[in-house]
Amino acid sequence: MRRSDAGKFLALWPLMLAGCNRHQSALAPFGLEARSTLGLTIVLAAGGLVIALGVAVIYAIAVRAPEGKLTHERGMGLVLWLGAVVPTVVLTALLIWSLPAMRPMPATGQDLHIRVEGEQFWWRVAYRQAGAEPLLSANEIRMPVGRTVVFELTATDVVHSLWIPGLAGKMDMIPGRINRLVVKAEKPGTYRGVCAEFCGLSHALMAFDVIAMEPAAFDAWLTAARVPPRRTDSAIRDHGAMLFAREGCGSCHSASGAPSGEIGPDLTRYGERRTLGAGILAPTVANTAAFIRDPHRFKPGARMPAYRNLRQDEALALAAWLKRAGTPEMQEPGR
Ligand code: HEC
Ligand SMILES: [Cu+2]
Repeated sequence: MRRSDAGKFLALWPLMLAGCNRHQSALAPFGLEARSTLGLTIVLAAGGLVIALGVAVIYAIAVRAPEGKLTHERGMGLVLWLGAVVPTVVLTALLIWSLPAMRPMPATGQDLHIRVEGEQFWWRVAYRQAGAEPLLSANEIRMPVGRTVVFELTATDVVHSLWIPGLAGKMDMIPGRINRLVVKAEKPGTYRGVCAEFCGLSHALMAFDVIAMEPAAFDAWLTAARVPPRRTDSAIRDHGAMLFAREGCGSCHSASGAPSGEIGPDLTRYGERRTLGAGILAPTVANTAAFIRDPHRFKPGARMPAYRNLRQDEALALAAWLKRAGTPEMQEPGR
C-alpha cells in the first residue's frame, strides 16, 4: 500500500465503523453469554497487543546491543523462557479462566422454551411452556429479560445456524436433531439475528428481530397472544379474507379465520410483526401486496408460489386484511 493510500484508508475508518450498528453486533451485547464472550475477546486482544509490543521492545534492544553482548547462551535462555515457560503459563491461565464461560447455563423445565426451526428461508417459532399449548409464530422472537430462556434449535430442510450476535454465539440447526442454547437477555430492546450457515439461494435474506421485553410486558403479550382471535362477522366478510380462502393461501399459512396450513409462516399475528419476509422488508401493505404477487423478486428460491394472477387491488385487499388479522382492530365490529 502506498503512503497516500494508507492515508485514505485511515480517513475512511470512521465511516467503516459507522457501519457497525448496535442492533446486530457482538460488540454491543444485551445478553449474558455475549457479554462473557466480549470480555474474553477484549482480554485476548489486549494480551496479544502486550505480547506484540514486548517482542518489538526485545527486538529493538537486540538490534541496538553492543557487539559481543548477545551470547548464544543468553539467546537460548530467552528462547526457553519466551518460547516455552511464558506460553505454558499464559495458555494454562487462559484455559482455566475461560472454562466457566464454556459451561452451558443450567435450565429447568419451568423455564420458557422457544423452539426455532430453520426453513428455506424463514424461521418457524413456537413458544413452549410447561402445561400450555405451544404458541406459534414466525420470523420474530420475543423474550423476557432477566429470565433463563432455552432455545430449542432444529431445521426441516438443510442445516441453518441461529446467530443473535448481541445475545450469544452461533448454534447450528440440524434436521432431526434439537440443539439447546440457553441464554439470558439483560437489556430490553430490539436486536437482530441472522442465519449463519449457507443454506441456499436466499441464505443472506434470512434474518429476524429479537425483541427483549421487560418480564411483565412479555407475560402480558404472551397471555394476549394465546387468546385465539375472534372471528367477527365483518372480519369473515372482509374482501381480504375471502381472497385468502379463494386463493388457497390457507393450505400453507394459518391466519385467523382461515383453515390452517403449516408449510409457510404463521400469519395469525402478522399485523404486529416488524418485518416481512424474514427481516428483509418493512411490512407495509404495499410491500406485503408486492410480496404476495411475486415473492421471488424479493427472495429467489422462496417456497411460495407467485400470485401474478391477482389484480393489484386484490393483492392490496389481502395485504390489508393480513395486517389487521389477529390485531384488536380486526375484532372491532363494523370493520
Ligand atoms: C405452497 C405454499 C404457499 C402458499 C400457497 C402461499 N404461501 Fe405465502 N409463504 C409461503 C412460504 C414458504 C413463505 C416464506 C417465504 C420466505 O420468506 O422464504 C411465505 C411467505 C408469505 C408471507 C410473508 C410472511 C412473513 O412472515 O413475513 C406472506 C405475507 C404470505 N406468504 C402471504 C401469502 C398469501 C396472501 C397467499 C395466498 C395468496 C400465500 N402466501 C400463499 C408458502 C406459501
Ligand atoms: Cu438459513
